[in-house]
Amino acid sequence: MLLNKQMIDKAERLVPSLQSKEVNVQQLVEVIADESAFQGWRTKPTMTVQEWKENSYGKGDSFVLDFGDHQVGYVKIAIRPVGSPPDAPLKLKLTFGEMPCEIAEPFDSYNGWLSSSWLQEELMFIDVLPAEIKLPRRYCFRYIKVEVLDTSVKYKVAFDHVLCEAVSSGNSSQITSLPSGLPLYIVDMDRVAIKTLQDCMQTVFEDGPKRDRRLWIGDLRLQAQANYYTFQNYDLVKRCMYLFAGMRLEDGTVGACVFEKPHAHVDDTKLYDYALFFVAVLYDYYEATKDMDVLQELWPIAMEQLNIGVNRLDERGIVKDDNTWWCFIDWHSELNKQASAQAVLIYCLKRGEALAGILGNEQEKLMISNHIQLTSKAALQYLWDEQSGFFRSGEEGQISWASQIWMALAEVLPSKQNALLLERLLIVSPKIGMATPYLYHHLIEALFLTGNKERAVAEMEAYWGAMLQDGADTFWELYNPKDKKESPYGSNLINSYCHAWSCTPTYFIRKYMI
Ligand code: RAM
Repeated sequence: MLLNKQMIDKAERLVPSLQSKEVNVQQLVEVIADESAFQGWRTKPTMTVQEWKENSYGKGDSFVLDFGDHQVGYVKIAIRPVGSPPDAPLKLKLTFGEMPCEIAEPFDSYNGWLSSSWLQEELMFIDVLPAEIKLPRRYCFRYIKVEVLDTSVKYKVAFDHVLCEAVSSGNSSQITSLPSGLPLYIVDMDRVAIKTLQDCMQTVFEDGPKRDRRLWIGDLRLQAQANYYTFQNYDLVKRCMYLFAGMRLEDGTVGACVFEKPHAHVDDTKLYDYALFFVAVLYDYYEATKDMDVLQELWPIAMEQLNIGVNRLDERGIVKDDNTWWCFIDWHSELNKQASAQAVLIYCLKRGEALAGILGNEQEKLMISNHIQLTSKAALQYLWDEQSGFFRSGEEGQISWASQIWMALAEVLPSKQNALLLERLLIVSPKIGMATPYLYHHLIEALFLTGNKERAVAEMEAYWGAMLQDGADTFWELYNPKDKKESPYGSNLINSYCHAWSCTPTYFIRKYMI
């Protein structure tokens, strides 16, 4: 790891203090099977909070608390004994769910390839009652299932309260209200997108407060863009950039993600596109803040990422498709990423060129311009297929949505043809499609970029609007309207239902629609 202590120290000085808010249970529900509901589950109210407080629970009883909205925070439970003095410990099991599926489907049934330890549950033994217990971990949920596994024949328990101290570094008072007259679904989408961003804003921009609870640069880029139009927490973006800059991998690459605890350290995951996005994050930050000091300090690292990116070009000027270095782009198992990687490189070179210009680094600017010319020309010569009107990727010349979207964002074709490329994409609809809101985001950004505002809004409505109709309190990591249980990890239980890269409707609404 290449450490720059000064930068890490700077990042650590920017740890934000979290805003907290106490949230109470809203109602008690049960989760019932319903084919017509999202993932086959819906909730049904069973009793009021008052009724629940008056009830007592013994061995084998259970209930589901509904907090009314998505929460990220610390839970406190106040329990008192009912009946004879408690002559045995109380044994409780808690299961936390962002979504009804986590409450209804037993975690034992999980057989995905990500660790099952992400599924949030607790087994608790309480020796002394009454008690107010503060649970040790930070949880992410709307629902909590409480199972009383055992009391004793002589006593039961009742609950005075279950509270959540919800935390975030996104301060709601910074959010300006939308102008009146917007369609209701847009107002709703904006609200849910902001809530998604807010719940992911902790001491870094986390990708998802349930999973992976860490800072990924691909997610950061989109969060930061949404943040500039909403919470405007510039210091949090700055902290995240300094974390990446201060802890590069051995070859100088910016790592794909970093952990904060027990001390800041970078993960050993290296992603071609994510490393390049360091340049794009810096560019967007500068555009939003005009913070010259940060630009000056971080520029050498941005330039280094461009050089590393360019080093992967083959003799034709095309990014090598050699699988030695993963490129993310989207969770799609059949996607060939060569054309998208080429486009991400061009996209970031263009932002680097602008930054070099702002800094007055003429030599670097010229170098970057030459690379832009070389890689764009190569893309047109070797990846563009005149006959189909699409960019092809990899040895087999795969035509995918991702390749066209990223090439459009990289503006490789002249502007009119760029718009036509997207129109063609929407009509032909190649088989290799989009898996995540992350790639949908880029489709919509590309549509706005090429002037097709109407279609951009329609696509946003069709996708995020459908999530809303399916009951999203916060927007999801994965959403396939045709297969609502889809997961790249082998189980919908482990999907994150409040995910950074899904928060961008608010960015689109506030940047392009008002
Ligand atoms: C997953 C997470 C994260 C993303 C990486 C590449 O683990 O969803 O958000 O950036 O993949």
